[in-house]
Amino acid sequence: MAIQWYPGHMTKARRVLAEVIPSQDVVIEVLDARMPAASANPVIAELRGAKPCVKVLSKSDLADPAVTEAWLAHFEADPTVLAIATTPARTGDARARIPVLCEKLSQRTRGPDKPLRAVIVGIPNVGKSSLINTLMGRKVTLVSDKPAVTKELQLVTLPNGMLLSDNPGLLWPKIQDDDATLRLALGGAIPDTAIEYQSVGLFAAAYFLAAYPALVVARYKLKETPTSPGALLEEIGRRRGCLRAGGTIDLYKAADILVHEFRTGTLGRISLESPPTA
Ligand SMILES: Nc1nc2c(ncn2[C@@H]2O[C@H](COP(=O)(O)OP(=O)(O)OP(=O)(O)O)[C@@H](O)[C@H]2O)c(=O)[nH]1
Ligand SMILES: [Mg+2]
Repeated sequence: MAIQWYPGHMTKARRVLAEVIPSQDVVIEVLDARMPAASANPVIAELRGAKPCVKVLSKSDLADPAVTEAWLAHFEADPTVLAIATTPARTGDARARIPVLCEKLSQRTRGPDKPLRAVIVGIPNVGKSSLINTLMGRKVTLVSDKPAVTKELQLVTLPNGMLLSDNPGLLWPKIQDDDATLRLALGGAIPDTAIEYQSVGLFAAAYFLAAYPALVVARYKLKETPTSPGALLEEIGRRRGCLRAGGTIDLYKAADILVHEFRTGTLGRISLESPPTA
């Protein structure tokens, strides 16, 4: 599953991060609560080295709550992991907990008169800029549902004096694991134009049928659970009028509906991976 997407600004962003991280007190790594493993970028792990790190599981409002609990238990040995959502009703938690955690972690490395410095890193579209807006209490960074919107480092000062920098999303040049690539694409970290889109739709259909059959049956008002991923896409296409000339079903459009309804949470709260069992 080759992806042809490592835009120039990411090469630059990686270089800039390598320069910036040594002067930071804390790194805030944003992971996608629906896939905390697939969204963990090995390049970021390498760049942050031994810097104190707060791991934020974003979009927890879209993830399956039971699976998020399992992830938090998995990370239990590490008290610097928290699940948040930056949707309007859910911003309080991040605002209350993240600055306190950063403060706690950084005390060892900085003098009391210096402002705390933190850098926000993560894959494209994971919610880095949204988190900054949440922490600021107003919109200071550009947010979009497309990946690679932030193209340059942007510095903001939080109300408590903490210096925070937003950064472009980073992927890594060779993603080895095909399933991880498909999860990243399904979650919206890779643009729809950079990967064979129908395979993302088929992957989504297969996974939802296996892990959340009741949600798809309810959402698309199906009489029974389709017997294959292709059959699910055909049902969606038939019900939503995705027809080509001649009456054949447009599976590309059906895939688009399924993927979009997953991303927006319309399908329900879904996680794409569970923590490894011991
Ligand atoms: N439901 C939900 N949506 C979120 C959350 N956080 C971010 N989003 C949405 O996810 C999309 C991407 O958010 P951004 O903040 O632009 O992501 P980013 O990591 O800065 O993206 P790049 O700058 O492109 O790397 C936007 O549509 C946000 O509204 C969350 O906690 N819950
Ligand atoms: Mg951004």
